Amino acid sequence: MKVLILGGTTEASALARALAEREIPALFSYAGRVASPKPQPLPTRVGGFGGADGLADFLATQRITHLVDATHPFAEQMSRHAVAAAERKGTALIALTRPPWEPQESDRWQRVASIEAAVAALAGPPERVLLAIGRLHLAAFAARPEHHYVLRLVDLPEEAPPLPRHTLTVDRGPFTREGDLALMREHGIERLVCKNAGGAGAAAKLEAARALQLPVIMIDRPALPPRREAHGPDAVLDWLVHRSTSDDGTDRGV
Ligand code: 3Y8
Ligand code: NAP
Repeated sequence: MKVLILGGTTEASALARALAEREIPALFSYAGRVASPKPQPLPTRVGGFGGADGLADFLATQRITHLVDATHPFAEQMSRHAVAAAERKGTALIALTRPPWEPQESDRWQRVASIEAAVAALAGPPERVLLAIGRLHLAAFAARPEHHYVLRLVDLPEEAPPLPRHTLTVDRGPFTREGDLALMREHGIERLVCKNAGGAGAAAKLEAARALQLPVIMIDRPALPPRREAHGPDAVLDWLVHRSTSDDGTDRGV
């Protein structure tokens, strides 16, 4: 058995620890999005594979028997490539993902289908908005320059974001409810924009927004092709054991 984990999430790191403890041969993979990704207890590669073809070649040359797509729910292209490459090479595939967040009774969510829809939802008088969606999609909000945006990025960007009114904070999660409460109070936040990432690593801002009764623009996650899914490292470990003992190579995908 040789496992490839497509990482970049809290759950991917938890699985890497579990495989390392059990000395299961495995590789960890980052896209190379941030300057210094968290070190992992597994041999780690950084950077794209070169599309689905590149990943398929990697699976073959590295003799990967089990592919675990533990990328973030918004890492749509990587997940699509994982399904295509695994199918082409007959590699067993499972996604380690987390259920989407659901609003609680008192939550003031406005669900939107995309970043562009989130921008459109910001029509209205100028507000102080916590834009907790990272760096990659900030430019879209230049269409609403009237708001003051508080941005939280993993790395300091080379050039200033194209938003005339903004405050930059550099921080990486997992975050805490107290920390996010303090951030929102310090900056007088009136509205939160975020992605429905699910999981615990990014949920603090929702708890803080709930405590402050702030409105939330919640961006729904993209649709992904059907694949076997697990919601925790233990379920992946069970699958690895089962798949390595079952003699046929076919994935019965239930
Ligand atoms: C490079 C690798 C771990 C993983 C930790 C999780 C939790 C903390 C919360 C906010 C939201 C956001 C962002 C976020 C969180 C975890 C997880 C998660 C959100 C690192 C990491 C990599 C990335 C990439 C980065 C994106 C950005 C998104 C910041 C490591 C720290 C906003 C997603 O500057 C950039 O280019 C950043 C790009 C993709 C989204 C974007 O569009 O900007 N994650 N985040 C991975 C790689 O190279 O392959 O150092 O750990 C990982 C984590 N970020 O092991 O503890 O599991 O989700 N990451 C979102 O959810 O909206 C921050 O500020 O509240
Ligand atoms: P994406 O848009 O789905 O993928 C774009 C390209 O990046 C992929 O086609 C692939 O390049 C490369 N890539 C993505 N993840 C990779 C990985 N783990 N290992 C090797 N190459 C990878 O992905 P993204 O949204 O930019 O996310 C990039 C990374 O950040 C992922 O590890 C993801 O888990 C993490 N992350 C993303 C978010 C988010 O909000 N999107 C949040 C938290 C963490 P090639 O086509 O060249 O193979």
